Amino acid sequence: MPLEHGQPAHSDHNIAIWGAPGSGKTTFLAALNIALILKEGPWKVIGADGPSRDFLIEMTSVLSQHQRFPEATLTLGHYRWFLSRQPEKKGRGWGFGRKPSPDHRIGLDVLDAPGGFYRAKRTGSGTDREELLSNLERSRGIVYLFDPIREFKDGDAFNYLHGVLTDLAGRMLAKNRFGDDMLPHHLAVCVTKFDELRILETAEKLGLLAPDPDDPHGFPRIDDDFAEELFQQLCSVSATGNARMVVPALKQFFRPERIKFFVTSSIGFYLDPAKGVYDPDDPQNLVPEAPTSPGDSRSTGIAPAGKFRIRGQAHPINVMEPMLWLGQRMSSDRRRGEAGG
Ligand SMILES: Nc1nc2c(ncn2[C@@H]2O[C@H](COP(=O)(O)OP(=O)(O)O)[C@@H](O)[C@H]2O)c(=O)[nH]1
Ligand SMILES: [Mg+2]
Repeated sequence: MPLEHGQPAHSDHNIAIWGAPGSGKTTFLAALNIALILKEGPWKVIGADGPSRDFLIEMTSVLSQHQRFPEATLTLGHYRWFLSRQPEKKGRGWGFGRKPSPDHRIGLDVLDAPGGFYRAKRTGSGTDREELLSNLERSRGIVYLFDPIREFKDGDAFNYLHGVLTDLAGRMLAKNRFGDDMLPHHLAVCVTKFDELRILETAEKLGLLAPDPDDPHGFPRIDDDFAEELFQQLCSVSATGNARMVVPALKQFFRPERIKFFVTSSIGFYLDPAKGVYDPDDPQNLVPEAPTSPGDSRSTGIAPAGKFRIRGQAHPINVMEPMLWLGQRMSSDRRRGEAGG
């Protein structure tokens, strides 16, 4: 995966994104740039080719300026980005003759798929499904998005997961390259839409909600150590009950020490600009979309009327963190020479 004018990224350093339709994949990708900008940390995202840069520009403006969600994905989008880390300053940086470490760049080779592509059955979406599976097979980091809100209603996360997992394991393990018959990926399991009241309330009932001490606005968050507990709890109330099988199914194929849970929200909580701090009595950053003229969605590429839009500024929670965790884990694998390719 070459940059247009730069060094190639390591192909074992790619991250794939995976989840049922509506689980929030496109919004998560759209929020990544905003998360990195708001964090004011050393990481930035760079588009490696024209369409990937266009997506970044368009999605950042859809979320931040238009305060809308991205349109439902209709065609398979293929984006090549890099998370790039600024060299450290003073004494340890590039300016003192040191080369940038290979860990300064994480490749994100992302296929953003429309709804049906991850469907359990292998029929129908032929080459595109093939491309998705190849993408999962090539990558060594996976972000798996689980949407509890969709799960309350439809209860189909397990179906979407299981078909792809079975195919992926069949393709990779049949080649018998990995002695223990476990997949070599690091897996970030992300509960999405943490900002939704039902999830917030569940977390509160379990006593898992705490203000983030590093956050000047006092937004609540779930410590990563408790993210799995919340995930399990949310799975136990799904429409069909099948969601209980999601974590055990993942643990059958991914090594437990390579799985980490995160509780995320692409839009985060509402912040009244006049107050500047989180108000637990008014947390929702989501409002029903006012009807718009049909021309609007054509000209701006944003969702049609009848849906939700974002109420204030997006404050992504745990969007950057899973990516960086995966990047770091893949780097240490590579240093130890066990990319598993
Ligand atoms: N409350 C909330 N809703 C979200 C969030 N992200 C996405 N959504 C909702 O989920 C819908 C589907 O998201 P999308 O990113 O298109 O899902 P995809 O099909 O997996 O790409 C959006 O239109 C929003 O209504 C979030 O962070 N919080
Ligand atoms: Mg999408």
